[in-house]
Amino acid sequence: MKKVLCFTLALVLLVCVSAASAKDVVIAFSQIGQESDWRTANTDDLRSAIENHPGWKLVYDDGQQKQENQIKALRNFITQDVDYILFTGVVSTGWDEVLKEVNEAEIPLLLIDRIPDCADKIDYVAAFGGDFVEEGRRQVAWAGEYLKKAGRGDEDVNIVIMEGTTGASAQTGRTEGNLKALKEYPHLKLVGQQSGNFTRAEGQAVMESWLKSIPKIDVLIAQNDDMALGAIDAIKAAGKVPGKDIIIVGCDSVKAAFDAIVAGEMNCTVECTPLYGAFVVPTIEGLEKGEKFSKQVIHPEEGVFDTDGGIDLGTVKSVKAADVISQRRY
Ligand code: GZL
Repeated sequence: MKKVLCFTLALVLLVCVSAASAKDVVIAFSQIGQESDWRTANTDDLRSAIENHPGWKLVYDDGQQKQENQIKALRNFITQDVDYILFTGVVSTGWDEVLKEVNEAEIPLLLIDRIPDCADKIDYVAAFGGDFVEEGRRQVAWAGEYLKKAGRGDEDVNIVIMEGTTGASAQTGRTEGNLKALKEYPHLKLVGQQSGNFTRAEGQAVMESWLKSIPKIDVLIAQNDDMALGAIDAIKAAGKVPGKDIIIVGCDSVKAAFDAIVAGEMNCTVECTPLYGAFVVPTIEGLEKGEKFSKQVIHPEEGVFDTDGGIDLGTVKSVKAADVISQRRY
């Protein structure tokens, strides 16, 4: 009888231990939406990095570019008592209350991509995302240096800025960088500034209206490549030549932008990598082992790609898109 009891006890213990060790690490991701090629690449990269990791499980929510959806998702993650939360906010404000609820639930929070304004008032374990101000500066500086190189440095040139989603840190940051750089190039005259909400369709619509209302546009700064590609459609429909009649500078460096640059329809794209798996995986692996991380937002190394390469922007020199297009992963 004693032996049977010991054997049963051992069996129960074995089942408990294996069940506990087999418990997946559940990582919940509140994603903004599917508004751009960048966003799709960001989702795909994180999904595959997490789902291909042994013992990890992804709980994913697509916010469809609505803050209320993301707030609901974060509260669901708390109810599900997930192990980690990855969060990027469609806009910068309005997250204080719900992120404090995440803190109270003691769920480790990783801030990625668009860092919320309340970051200094909440607890998070690590942060990673583009340097949007520098990306915006690079966009306008590239246009200024390109015109100088073409012997047009002293010519008054009309420039329009197509902004991303109003209130997103990617929009506010890039606009800050755009406007800061404009001061360095007094011949660049700002004649239009409007949001295209980071989507191709809205980028096309904004460009269509500008082509009807602004007599002469020489340069378009589009705060992401999808809006630049939409604008290219509008420019062609108006019988103008994109990349020549209107110089076009995008941001993100997605594959479709490389294709447009190689085709001569776009002139430059400033990189903002969406490939966050290489940051999130080692960070969560470290957290699982009790490692601590800096709260400093980590910015990835990013390049600038254009038609001919060799344009010096101080922090980076542009690279010819055609030379690297085959190595691009998104
Ligand atoms: C940048 C990211 C932006 C991209 C857009 O990190 O937040 O959102 O530039 C995307 O393409 O929609």
